Amino acid sequence: MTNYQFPAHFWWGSAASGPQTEGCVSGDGKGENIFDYWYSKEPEKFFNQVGPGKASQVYTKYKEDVQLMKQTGHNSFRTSIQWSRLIPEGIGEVNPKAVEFYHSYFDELIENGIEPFVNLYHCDMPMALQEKGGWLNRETVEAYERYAKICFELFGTKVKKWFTHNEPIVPVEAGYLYRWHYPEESDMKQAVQIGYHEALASALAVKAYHEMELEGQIGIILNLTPSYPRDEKNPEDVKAAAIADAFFNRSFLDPAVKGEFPQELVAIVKELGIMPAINEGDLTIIKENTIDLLGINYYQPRRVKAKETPIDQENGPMPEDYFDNYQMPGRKMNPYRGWEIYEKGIYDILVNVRENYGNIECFISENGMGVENEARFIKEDGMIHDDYRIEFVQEHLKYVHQAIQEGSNCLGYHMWTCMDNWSWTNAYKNRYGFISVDLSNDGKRTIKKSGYWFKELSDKNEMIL
Ligand code: BGP
Repeated sequence: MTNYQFPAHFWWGSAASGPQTEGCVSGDGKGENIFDYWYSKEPEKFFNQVGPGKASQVYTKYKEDVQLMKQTGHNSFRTSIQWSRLIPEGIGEVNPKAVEFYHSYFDELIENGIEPFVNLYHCDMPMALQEKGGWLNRETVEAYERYAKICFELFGTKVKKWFTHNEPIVPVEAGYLYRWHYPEESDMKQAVQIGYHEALASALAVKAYHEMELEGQIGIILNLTPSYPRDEKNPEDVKAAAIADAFFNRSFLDPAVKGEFPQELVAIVKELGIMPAINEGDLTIIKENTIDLLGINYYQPRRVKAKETPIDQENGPMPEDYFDNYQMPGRKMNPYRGWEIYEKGIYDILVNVRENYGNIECFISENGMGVENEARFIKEDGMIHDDYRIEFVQEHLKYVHQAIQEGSNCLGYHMWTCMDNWSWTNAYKNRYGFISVDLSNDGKRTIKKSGYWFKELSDKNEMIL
């Protein structure tokens, strides 16, 4: 038996987002975001045609939910403010009902001993801004800076952990490269501009937050997918993996932590003639306003080999012009989500952050396993016996523990997610939560076996395996 003891005050909890959980009720004053709009136009693009309208009804059920968080061992919980709820048009009037809701939600968490971690942007561009180009338009950066300041002014004395974005690469790749999300574009020039504006917006929010001298920290949440070459001894594979790493990880990690973009990426973008529009002074803002705290979302590794297939000319330049994705024989898969499970990846990320990013304070801000049709695991006790999820977390935590033993500044572990929630085009297909949500029974919540297990883990702050 090994005793995996975690540091005192370790953050145990989970993560969610406003657009995936809150839902809308009539008269709440929320404006439309790109997902609300997209669903209204093309519901068939969403699993079982379930849209974000109701989600998990957290807007009305949050008090009950906070009690469930307590029962599942949370000492911290991350959600996001919905920009389109707080400022329905993205710019202009603040919605007083949203102010009231978020105050009450955060108070409820704090009164129950759960620290709210609050993110400002989780893929949910207000539609009024998207109509003018969204992140393509420099005015969105200004609107975001104002929105961030309003959030800090309203909630900055009670919320002490802020995040500028969750996975800013997702709007880039999903919206502007691979057509997974609205507006379903595939244009690398636009993708580069989007990413640049997000990075700049993040630095501006960090600047504003620090200038307000509030007592707290601000960071960013990145989905880091370590890039492994097919063959570590093959220089072409190693080079391909390094380029993939620059595109998908360092594109945001470097500016957020080091204040500069990776040279390898800048060289490619210059060579392609698709440099973003950069205003005078922007790069100084990015250089001088780096984050205090890094959130790391980890689900899967990226495996890469040297380019072997012909370059696809159809869409103009794409990241895959520089490498091929590689399927490692014998890899372990989560078949529902189609993602490889590779536990050691979480350790490799933490080592990289320790060695190459000044061992900045960080935490695992998302990790988890989405499984379809979990009702089949309900036993006589009426509970979902998600032993696979417990095992998944245990195996990742072993590596988190090892990284901490070796000096990583990892301060916590948040699971995706607290209760089953609406996952973009996958809607409610794959369930990730510690707590199930029964959509056929007004969103009835039931704690899963993993939720009780997590409570014990968090109470003891150790895992004996
Ligand atoms: C992360 C996102 C979450 C959540 C999760 C699960 O990348 O930050 O919003 O959705 O992935 O992924 P999915 O919902 O695609 O299964």
